[in-house]
Amino acid sequence: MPLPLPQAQAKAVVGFIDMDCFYVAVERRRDPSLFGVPCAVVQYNSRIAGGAPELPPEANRRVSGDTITGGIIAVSYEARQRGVTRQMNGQEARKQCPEIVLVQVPTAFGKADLKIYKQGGNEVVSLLAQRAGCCEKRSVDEVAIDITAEAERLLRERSFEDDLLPSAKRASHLADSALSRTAAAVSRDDTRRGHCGQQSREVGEDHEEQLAPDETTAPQGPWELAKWDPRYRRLIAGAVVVDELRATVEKELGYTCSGGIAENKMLAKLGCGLHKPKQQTIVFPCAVAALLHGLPLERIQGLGGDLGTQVKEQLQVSTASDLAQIPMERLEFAFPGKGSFLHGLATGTHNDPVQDRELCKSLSGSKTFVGRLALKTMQESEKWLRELAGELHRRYCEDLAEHARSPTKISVSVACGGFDSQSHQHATRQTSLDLGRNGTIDQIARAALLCFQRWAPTTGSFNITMLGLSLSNFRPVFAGPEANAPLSKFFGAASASAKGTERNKEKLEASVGSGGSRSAVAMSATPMQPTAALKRSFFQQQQQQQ
Ligand code: DCP
Repeated sequence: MPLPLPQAQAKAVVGFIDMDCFYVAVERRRDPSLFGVPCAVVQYNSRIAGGAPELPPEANRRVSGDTITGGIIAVSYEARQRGVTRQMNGQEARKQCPEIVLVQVPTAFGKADLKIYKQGGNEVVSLLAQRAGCCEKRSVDEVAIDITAEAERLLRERSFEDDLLPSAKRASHLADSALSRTAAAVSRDDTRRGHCGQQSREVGEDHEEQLAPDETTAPQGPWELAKWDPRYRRLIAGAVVVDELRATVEKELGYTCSGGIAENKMLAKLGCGLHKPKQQTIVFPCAVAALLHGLPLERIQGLGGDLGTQVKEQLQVSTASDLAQIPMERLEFAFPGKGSFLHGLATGTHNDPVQDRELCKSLSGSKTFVGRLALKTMQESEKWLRELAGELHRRYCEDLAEHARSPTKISVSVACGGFDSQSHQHATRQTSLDLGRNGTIDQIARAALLCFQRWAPTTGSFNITMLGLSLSNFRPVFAGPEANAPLSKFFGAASASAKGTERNKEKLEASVGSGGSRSAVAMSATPMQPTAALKRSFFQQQQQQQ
């Protein structure tokens, strides 16, 4: 009788995709002459009183001269090799690399307009969701994917020895190789800055994978283990899935990306960050201890912000392996309710499943007001709330046309005072706002002002350094004869076809662009239908509210 499968064999296979120098990649797709040259995307000059002049995506946004003061927000790998980092401003970048091409972000509503980048990220998620199923959008350019079913399918349908194993080997680094361990020791700040150690390497270029098993910490090489251990086989099939997804994204959208493959999301993300650009890394179970050993704590997702700083200070630890040594009682005492979460992060066992979330949960926009530009009066604040309302209205219209949903809540965030913790204050006020299918800029602006006035009931003198607006809690809406149909009917209906969605979008654009009111969303004759992702997210929201 066969032995029952050990519990561990039921683990998931998770893929993590992170686009390479994403804003630069989006600019390159729009202007292919930027391929292969050192280039960077720079912010607009935020010190212009009254906000940045409008610079649409299709304008010539290349910045000439050496007076650009905007900070660098994305750096091509060619420019990284020349020492350009995200901490520089345009002027410094040009000094460092005189031939660098600087492209300024588009601006609208007095601030950066990130629409082209967001659209680019959404295209990637949609493509991955079509090909791989359950996708969780993690940020503008990161996606976690549950590829368990795909990996199992490949194991059933393709030869392991002759196809999957050699393909995975050709495409993947191992997380505990010497090269990976060097990459893991780099601080998060350096990694985020984009350092010159990041370069496109062929797998095996430094002979690391060729030397496996001796070079990795596994007593028996992982490629050997894969011959008999089903957990390893599934990860190897997962590596082939991720490699093929990456190739699809490049072929269909023109973007390169890096990938990670592991049994949970946190490890897949960690693996993904080890080798960039255009590479992928497998985190086998035998590599986890070596990967986490000496790993700067802030490299772990969830510990990069305030919580990570508090953990370091209160527990006097700086690496994942330090934290893993702290007894659970001490963790719980210092961080009530978070002990097992922290232990899970430190040991690589935190298993937060991939959420089926293709759509963003909110539409948000914010604007910072640096130094003397801080907002001082109600009148100024009202002006900027209206600008933000205009931007969110545009995005609400696009989102409505694409996904047949509309928000029911609005939140306003305000930050005041200096950037030091003593004088810095942050407040959020929210209210319900059902925009339905015909929401207007006025409606959004009025609701935003109402929230703002809850925070500042009298016309005093402020020192506002940031204003933010967010629309959330989406509900499905649809047009045509089904507009008042019960939800059960609505959910029974088929999802919008890509064509249908495109048609809705075209009609919307035609109406918005034809001199009609910017505030009225066109209702096409084609009934809008909710996407599958919206149905899922609607049900999730309902469950959370219950
Ligand atoms: N971004 C930004 N401001 C920052 C950090 C990032 O506007 N402080 C934007 C520009 C980036 C995009 O977000 O292109 C994605 O950020 P990443 O941290 O993933 O960095 P990149 O994709 O640019 O580079 P990498 O290839 O190292 O991931």
